[in-house]
Amino acid sequence: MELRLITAGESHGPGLTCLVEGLPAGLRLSAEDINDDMARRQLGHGRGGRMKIERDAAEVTAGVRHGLTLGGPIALQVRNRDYANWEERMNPWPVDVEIAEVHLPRPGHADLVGTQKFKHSDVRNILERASARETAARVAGGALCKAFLRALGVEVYSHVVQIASVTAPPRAEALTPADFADVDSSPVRCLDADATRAMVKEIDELRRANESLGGVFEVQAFGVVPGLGSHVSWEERLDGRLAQAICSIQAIKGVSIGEAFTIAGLPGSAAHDEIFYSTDEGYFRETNRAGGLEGGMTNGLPLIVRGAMKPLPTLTKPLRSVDTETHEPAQALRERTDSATIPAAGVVGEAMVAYVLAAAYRNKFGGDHIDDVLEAVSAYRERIGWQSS
Ligand code: EPS
Repeated sequence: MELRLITAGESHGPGLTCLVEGLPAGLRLSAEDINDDMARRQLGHGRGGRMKIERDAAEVTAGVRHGLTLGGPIALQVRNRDYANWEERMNPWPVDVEIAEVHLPRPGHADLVGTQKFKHSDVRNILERASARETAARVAGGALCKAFLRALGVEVYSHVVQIASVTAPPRAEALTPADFADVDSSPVRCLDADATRAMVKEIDELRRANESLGGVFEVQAFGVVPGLGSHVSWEERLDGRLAQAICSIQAIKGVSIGEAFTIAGLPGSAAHDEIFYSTDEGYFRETNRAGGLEGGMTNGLPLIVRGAMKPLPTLTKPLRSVDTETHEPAQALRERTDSATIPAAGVVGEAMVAYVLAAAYRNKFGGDHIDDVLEAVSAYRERIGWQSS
């Protein structure tokens, strides 16, 4: 069965829901698996007032019994604590008071085109679902995918490599899982201490100037078997699936795999990862410029994917816009907002990469119980003689 992850919910509505369908039975889960990632998504210097209100945690209401998956759809519920302040404006049912509509679309947000497409006069009917609050539900579902991957020896991590004009210096050596052990103790989830300080300063300065900021995060997955995805048809190419999943995160405008934009400017002889073989290691490479993907398939090296985020479109110094009722020039909606969410976007990136990888494992290895999956993966690894590095 295809692995599916579906979310529902509005930013200031009663809550968010995530349904994950297609995980095998017998997979061990813990509440911490889910809630730790949800708490990590709330971290990061540059968040606004909303994160002081929410204490995200998911209640599992279906598909799990005594810590083990049953094989059916898993339902996760995340309460919006802020709903208490929005009960009249966001009530699912009619209310007795008059609710003022929002008519000031923000450039860069879904506001304007969403109202045109869905025939809404109130921009709130668009912005509530377009909000990145939805990523809380994705991270809850992604944590289940991560637990599945962990059972197969795969770990997914992320870090921030750029915030606005500050870029972390590239490491001389390839990163290993151990490098990520303390990443969450950096207030911007960056692995470099000097860059962390400069990023915090940049956020503070731009926030004081009523600006929002963008940046770049990187996700790395270790222990992924070679051969997920396929070269045989365009839909199955895993790089395409990853790009879609990363670009689907709110405010992400670009994706790169491995050293994509650097090798685009290099001669071919400097761009690829030469192939070696030893009886101990089997096939191996000395570089990973391809980011673990060749021909649309994983090649057994760490998977490396980056997402580029635009500066958030809700500005405390609003841009020029038009009132959608009067068509007169107006200032875009000013709302309480975050100024930087790249650290959180990295955690969402982990969830999306975990989903794509988990779906690819389900597709390739099938299995109704986790033991069936483990057996199939182990037989395949033996056939190709692959040991995780
Ligand atoms: C968001 C606007 C802010 C963010 C929100 C995403 O919410 P509010 O309008 O309530 O201040 O805090 O993100 C979250 C609530 C979250 O959990 O990440 C937006 O417009 O996308």
